Order: sequence, then structure tokens, then C-alpha cells
Amino acid sequence: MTKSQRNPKPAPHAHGPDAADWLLIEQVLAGLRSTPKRLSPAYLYDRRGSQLFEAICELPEYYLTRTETGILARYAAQMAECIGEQALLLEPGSGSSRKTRLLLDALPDLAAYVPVDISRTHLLEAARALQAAYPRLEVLPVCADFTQGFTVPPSRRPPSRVVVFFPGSTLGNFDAAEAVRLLELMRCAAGAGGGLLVGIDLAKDPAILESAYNDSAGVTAEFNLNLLVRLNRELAADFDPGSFRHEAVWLPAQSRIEMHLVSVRRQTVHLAGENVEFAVGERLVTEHCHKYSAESFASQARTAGWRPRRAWRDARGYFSVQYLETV
Ligand code: AVI
Repeated sequence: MTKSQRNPKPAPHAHGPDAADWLLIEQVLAGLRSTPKRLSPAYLYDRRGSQLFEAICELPEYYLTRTETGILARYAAQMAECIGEQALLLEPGSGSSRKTRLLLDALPDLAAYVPVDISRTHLLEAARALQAAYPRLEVLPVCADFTQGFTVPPSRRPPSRVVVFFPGSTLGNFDAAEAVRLLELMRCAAGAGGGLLVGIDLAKDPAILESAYNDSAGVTAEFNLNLLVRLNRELAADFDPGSFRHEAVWLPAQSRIEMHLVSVRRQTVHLAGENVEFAVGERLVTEHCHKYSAESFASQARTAGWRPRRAWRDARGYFSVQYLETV
């Protein structure tokens, strides 16, 4: 990457960038300077990206959501038994809290439900809907970036324990060290005697995995390419989304799917005063989606101070929901 002649001063907005813009610019530039070029998957989730992700969850090839929902629906009573009476349920990245309802139905005497989400509008909307559906439940929404740690708000009824609910295989989007750090943050939030109910996607036939992330309707491609549209809009970059194609590849040694944007021609992208050069076929890595075995997950969880207690999976063995306790 070289300094631009064309645009020597970073000026992503007509009114000038604010501190948050600069942080984003610095992070994006650091990723584009690295080899291979890489961006944080967090950037995939602007308003449009979140809508596209919701659409992905409905795709025939994307078995994850359907399979995990099936496990929760089938085994909610057993999960509730592990969670016990009068617990406080805390859900990082709660979004629409749709899957949570399956648990709430099996946990009538929960002390409180604490959804944690970075999007205030989304969080409050979901909390309001949940409160209407469960009028006796204390719902305590917390607007925060869960990767920075958790504050457990005081509830009216003192909880018997704190249980973290982390479904959706979101843990798989973090690399090993980050995943351990996140599991440690969850252990601190849960405290002594606390629990964790987590959904993880299991390693399986690569053809099934690759088609889940290269769907025939092209929704995942649009989701991935939307990242470039976002950078153009928010950082005044000039990516040409038509000059990149989406590809998801399975890397067996890392046991993960990687989402890539492949440059279809040699091109130069301008962003915040820098020229970013792409060779033909060069890849920009936008997301890691790790797939676990029961053993690889247990070892990661143990490193973070969790002891696996019980696990449930679907009949095909595609997905697993695990209950863990603090050591
Ligand atoms: C949010 N996360 C668990 C999804 C996954 O499967 O790793 C994100 C996703 N990326 C492409 N499709 C879905």
C-alpha cells in the first residue's frame, strides 16, 4: 500500500471524521496492510449486513440455525434442569433473542434475563417484545460490546447463579486465543457456581460446510460484498464490489471455513489517503468460522476455567449445545 497522490489527506466525511471513524480507519488500514489482507468480521454487521445474516439463517444450505433451534426445542427441559431454579440468564450478542424463548418457556422461575447487545435500537426492541411475551420475567437489557467484558446488573430477586447463554456458533468466529479470552470473560461474569450454555458447530463433510457458506441463491455473497459497500459509505473508500467475488473455503488444518473476497482484476482501492493494491486473484479474508470436535471444544473451555457437564446434539451430529460449569 502506498500513500495516495490523489487524496493526500484522509477525509472520509465532508464534515470530517470523528474519533470512532479514526479508530475504524486505523483498524481497517492495519488489516489491509497485513498479508493476507484481513478485516474484522464485526464489520459485516451494519444494518444491511444484519438483515442479510437473518436471511442466511433461513437458507436451505445453512443448517446451523435450524439444527441448533431443533436441539434447543427438543432438550430445553434437560437444559433447564442443568440451569436450575432462580438463575439469572445473561445472553451476549442477544440480537432478536428468538432462540432464547425456547429456554424461557422451560425456565418459568428465572430471576432475570439480561440481553447484551451493541445495537441499542435492536436491543430495546427485542427486550420490549420479550417483556410483553413474558410479563412476569424481569428483563434487564444492557447495551454493550460483549467482547469488552460484562456487567451483570442487579436484579430484584437475588439469583441463585448466573448462566451465560451463547448460542449460534458465534464462538466459532473467534480465533483460538480470542475465544479463550471470551470464555474467560464469561467465566468472570458467571462467577463461582455459574454456568454456560453454548452452541458450537461441529466439523463435518467439507462439501456440506462449503455449501452452507457458498449458497446457491448468493445471499452469503451479498452479505460478504456488503462489507465493501459499508467501507465506501462510512470511510469514503472506493471499492468496486463488482470487481470482487465471494468465496468460502474449508481449511482442514485449521478446522475452519474462511470467507474471502477475491479480486477479479488488478486494481487499486483508495481509502483515507492510502492506495491499496490488489493483484488478480488476491484474497481479502473477512471471516473465520471454526468448526469443533467435542474434544477440541472441551480443551478450549477447560483452558478458560470451564468444566463440561452435559452436551446435546442433533441426530446427524452436525451441531452441539453444551452446558459447562465454572471450575
Ligand atoms: C454469526 N456466525 C455464527 C455465522 C457463522 O456461520 O459463522 C456468520 C456467517 N457467515 C457467513 N454465513 C454465516
